[in-house]
Order: sequence, then C-alpha cells, then structure tokens
Amino acid sequence: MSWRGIIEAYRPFLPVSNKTPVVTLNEGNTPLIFSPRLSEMVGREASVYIKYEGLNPTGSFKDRGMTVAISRAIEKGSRAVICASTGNTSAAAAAYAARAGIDCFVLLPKGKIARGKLAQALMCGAKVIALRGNFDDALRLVRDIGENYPVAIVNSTNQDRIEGQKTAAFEIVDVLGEAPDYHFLPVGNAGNITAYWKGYREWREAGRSKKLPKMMGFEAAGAAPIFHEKVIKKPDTVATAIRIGNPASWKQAEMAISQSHGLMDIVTDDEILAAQKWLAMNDGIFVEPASAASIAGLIKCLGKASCRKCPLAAELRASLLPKAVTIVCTVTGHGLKDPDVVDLHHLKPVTVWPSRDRVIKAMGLSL
Ligand code: AN7
Repeated sequence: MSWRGIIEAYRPFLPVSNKTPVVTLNEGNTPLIFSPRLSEMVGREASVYIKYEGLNPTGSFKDRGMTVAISRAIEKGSRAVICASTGNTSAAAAAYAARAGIDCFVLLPKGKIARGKLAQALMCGAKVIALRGNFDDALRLVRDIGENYPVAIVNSTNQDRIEGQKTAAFEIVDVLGEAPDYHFLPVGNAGNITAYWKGYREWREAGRSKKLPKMMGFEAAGAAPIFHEKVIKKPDTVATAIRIGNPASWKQAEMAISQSHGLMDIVTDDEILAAQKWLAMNDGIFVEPASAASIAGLIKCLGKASCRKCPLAAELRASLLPKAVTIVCTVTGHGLKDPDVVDLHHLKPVTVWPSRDRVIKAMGLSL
C-alpha cells in the first residue's frame, strides 16, 4: 500500500482518535542515506547515515509535527492558526492550513528568512507579518496572542508538534533494525532534539530497539543559548533557521543530552558552510545551512582534540568505539530553501558566447 503520512503509519503512538480529521500531505518516510565518505572518515567499519528530512512535502522536518498540530486544531474547532518562525515552520503551517481550509498567521523576523521559505508561506496564502525584531520577539507575541484570541498556536510549544516529529526516530529504528549509537542534530528552538529523544525512548519501550542513541545537538556559535547556559539577546548566524536566542524546549533538550550521555556543542558559521559544501560536493545532498550543523558537528567531533567533552571523540581517542558504530545525522531542510547561500560559497556559472571553441575551452578541454 502507498505511504499515507505519519499519522496513518504510527496512529497508536500519536494523540489522535478515529474522530480526528487527518490533514496530511503524505509527509514522513524520508530516505536514510548511507554516506560512504563520512563512514570512512569515522573509520573502523563505522556506518554513517543521513536522514534526509528535506524530502518532506514542504522541504523540511516541520511537516511531521504540522500534520498532527493542524489535524488536532481542526478537531478542536480552530479556524485559524498562528506561529512564530525562522521560516520552515511558517512554510509548513501555511501549507497544512491551506489544505485544511483555515487561516494561517505567521510572525517572522524581517529580512532574516531564506527566500524559498518566505515564498512558500506567501504562496500558500498565509498572512505574513514581518517584525522589526527577532524570532524570540515573534514567539513572545505569538504566545500572548494565542492565549487571548481564537487562534491556535502551532509552534513546538504545542506538544502535538513534538509528537509528530518523534516519528523520524521511529523510521530510523525501523530501517536500521536498531537505534543508532549516536544521533547528530542541529538545534534552534530545541523541539526536534526533544522529539527524537522521545521517539527513541518510546520505540524502545515498544520493543522495537534495545539501545538508545547518545543525542548530539549543535547550535550555531552566534546563537548558542543552551551551550552558554544563558539567553542570547542578539543571536546571529548565517544559518537563519536556527537564529534563536531563547529556545522554547530548552529544558527538554538539556534532559535529552544528559539522559542520553550526549553533548550540546557549537559550530561556527565557517564550519556550517564548509559542511554544507562538503555534503553537496561529496554526497550530492544539498541542504540549507542550518541543516549542515549536524554534519559540521560530526566533523568537529572527529577532529578529536577540539571537542573535549564529546563522548564520540573520547571513544575515538581511547579506541573504545564498538567496531560497527552506527551514526545518524539528520539534515533538517532542503538546500533549495535558501538558494542565495550559493553567493557565500563564491560559486557561479562561467559565461561564454555560444561557439564550440568557447564551450570546449570553458570545459577545460584542449581545442
Ligand atoms: C532547517 O521554522 O524554528 O531545534 O521557526 O528550520 O526543533 O527548532 C526552524 C528550526 C533545524 C531547528 N533545521 O530545529 C522555525 C524553526 C532547520 C530548521 C531547525 C530549524 P528546532
């Protein structure tokens, strides 16, 4: 039977009943792609897999949570939803709200949303309000408005979002037949790392796996409140999706890290861009900058010395790594979301007149 979205696939584990009207775009069931080169970089028969969440219907992992959040909002009689967003949540909310035939309001930091995401929200009919402020201002206002007006909040402060997003962990265990040893994720509002940890624990309780992964979260260096243990007033990073200074799921993320004996660390914009380029050039997987934070994090850990608190680096140093270590890196959003980033990589086409000789020369071949 064809795939009908995460609610139909994992219904007993989600907060839905037979009465819930399912609003779906057939999200989920995204590929888990083996990366030969990353595996080789880790060494010792390691297997590194990329969970490619950019292949969801709106191009990010947000669709998993949004199918549950919008379905439940409709069930409760909501006729409008609202979210604060660095872009991807707004694209998903707009799409699922359009599908459900309800209004969608999104509050965004002006000028800090990747072009593709803004286009998606506008095209799907959301009322887009650009704030002269940052994401944290937007979330504060959304919480206030959601409490005082008849609009349902679909940020990850809404538990239905976390419930939907945990299904990515289910899928990984179902494909591998066991949980990985390490799971690398970018961290912004910290909803996703919370959701994965919940998913891994529930799937183990359901008897689908024996172990739990160490959760490895990576914030952008200029927007790293959890790492620095303080609110960042003016977060800044090239990875606009994770430009967040006061994450909603802060405490839950700290729990996931400590319970799993994992790590919360930072990656610089240069490391993020280098990892984004590396993944595109070596694995053919083009992701948006924020998504590359998980890959940058893995590469940082492999640099051993630089990552003192890192359990993976420690295992590598001490040669303790189980021989066939399994690592999953989630890449959260598609590269097409943020096409302008190509300029930061100084990549552009070669322009020539349409003659055979010019083209042959441009190809680098001899005439
Ligand atoms: C590509 O869209 O917060 O730690 O408003 O778009 O669960 O927040 C996006 C976050 C990682 C971080 N990668 O996930 C939003 C928003 C991408 C993202 C994250 C986001 P969380």
